[in-house]
Amino acid sequence: MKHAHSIAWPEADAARYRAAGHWAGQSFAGFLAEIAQRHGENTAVVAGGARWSYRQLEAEALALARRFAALGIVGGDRVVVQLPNRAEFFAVVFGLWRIGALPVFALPAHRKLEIGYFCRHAEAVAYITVDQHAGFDHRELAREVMAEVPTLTHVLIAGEAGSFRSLDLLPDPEVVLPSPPAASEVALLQLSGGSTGTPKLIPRTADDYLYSVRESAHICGLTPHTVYLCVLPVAHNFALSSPGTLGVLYAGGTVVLGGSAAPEIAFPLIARERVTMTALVPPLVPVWLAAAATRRGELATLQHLQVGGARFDSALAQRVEPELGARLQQVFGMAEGLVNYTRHDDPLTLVTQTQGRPISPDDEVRVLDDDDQPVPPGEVGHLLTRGPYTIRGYYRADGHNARAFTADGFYRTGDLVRQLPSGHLVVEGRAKDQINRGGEKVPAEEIEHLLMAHPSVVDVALVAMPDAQLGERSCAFVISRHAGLRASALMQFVRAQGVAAFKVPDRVEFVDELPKTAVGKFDKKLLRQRIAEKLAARARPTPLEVQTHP
Ligand code: AMP
Ligand code: DBH
Repeated sequence: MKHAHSIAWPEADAARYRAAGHWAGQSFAGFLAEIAQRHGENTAVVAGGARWSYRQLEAEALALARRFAALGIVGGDRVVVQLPNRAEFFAVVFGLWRIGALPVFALPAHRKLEIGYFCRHAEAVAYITVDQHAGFDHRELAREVMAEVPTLTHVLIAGEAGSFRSLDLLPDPEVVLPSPPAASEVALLQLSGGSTGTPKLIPRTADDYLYSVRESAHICGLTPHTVYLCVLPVAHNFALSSPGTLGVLYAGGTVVLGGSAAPEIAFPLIARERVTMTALVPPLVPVWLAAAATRRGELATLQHLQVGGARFDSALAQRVEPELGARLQQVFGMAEGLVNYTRHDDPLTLVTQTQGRPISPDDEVRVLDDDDQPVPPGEVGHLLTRGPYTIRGYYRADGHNARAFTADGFYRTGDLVRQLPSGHLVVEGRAKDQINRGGEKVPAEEIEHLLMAHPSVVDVALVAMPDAQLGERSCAFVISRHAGLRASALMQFVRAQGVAAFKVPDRVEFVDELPKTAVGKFDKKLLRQRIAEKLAARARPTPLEVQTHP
């Protein structure tokens, strides 16, 4: 009989992490009770018109917990949560945690394919979303998903509910809440950027997640005076836990939820709320640098700027402190676990040229060659990791787990890194089949499947192409059986299948054949090279142009 891959930590490791104090045995319900008790009347969350104290946050969450319980949602149930940056997000997730239900953290950009998949794969009983966001009606989406997923019994809407139930108007009968779940149980399902045909869900316990949150808060020096602006999607692992909004709540600070990272919106918010810290993905940095040239005054209170999620150019990194007046911190993390930070007292060269070092002394890092052998110190290799907050397996993904984890429990991150003697990691590239579009991850295989569904498409390979703004964009090399097929039609075909807009190919190159490697796979390295050369040639002026335009 084939043994299923166990996604639990082996008992010996769990015992070690408990003995070290990493796993503190606190549930998210316990966490909420503690912060409410400790920080009571301090401002916890500012969002739109809402300004909640820690006490009010607790009251809102417990009210929702009772309402969820009254609907029949029970411990262990999965609930897909897709909310933009609004205060309700925290009431919802702490409400779910209080009754032991597991939020599945969808992003606002996700559409029918992703939401439907999360609901089906997790056998979710409920989908909680917003009426409209960014010009998109999520109630429409809910109707389509509801019709297709048999386990889905509740759709709850923040805002105008239409034919669904409104989050605010749920009946609030007297219910006795069950006792909170054990901290060692899976408490949430985070999303992986993925590289395979189907998205992967990441099971995190309160023990492991809150360890990373507390340590992150310490490393980042958070205090009750921290005012953190969240402009990235609040459900994203970076914005939620590194140290993110949960770290700020742990420290007793204030979370300001912003609707946009555009300087015209974010800068006045920073000035008004006296924001001390925020987190960005790399493509936003040049936009902020440009805006700061004329409106730096609005950033007077900003002390720390975190940048992570994708490769951050060191020349840009050097400009952060002089031009924004905020200390830079690079963050290299993953929803699967391992998070690296440059430290506030690191020399400037480490801050601008590395992606930081791991949170925990018990994070184990290996840098290996293609045959799983260690590379010489300082050389580039595959990053593998194991530790007190890194998962040992994805949720319901036995086959994939056997490939993504070693027999002794190391996660194969798919990142190519080198490690300095100080322990700092430099991300040099990527071995996984993914495009990192300025922090938004596009799993190549998933999109290739969608393209293959087109009747004219014979074969396809999706690769990264360089992009000045996002670092990378996606390019689909397509063999078509019809000469008349247009790139825009193919892009529309992918979008129409109900996929997040950031996953739609940015460019299509029609070709007669696709190069293969010795083992018969598409040679994506060569394809990346080809499109990069083509784009570079186009950007370069031709000799004739040089002559005629002196
Ligand atoms: P995910 O597994 O979807 O949470 O995405 C995590 C991945 O994002 C990592 O494995 C890296 O490939 C990428 N990533 C995150 N932060 C950085 C960074 N600072 N520099 C380069 N790549 C990063
Ligand atoms: O990209 C990521 O997934 C990421 C980046 C920074 C992350 O999950 C994190 C920090 O925790």
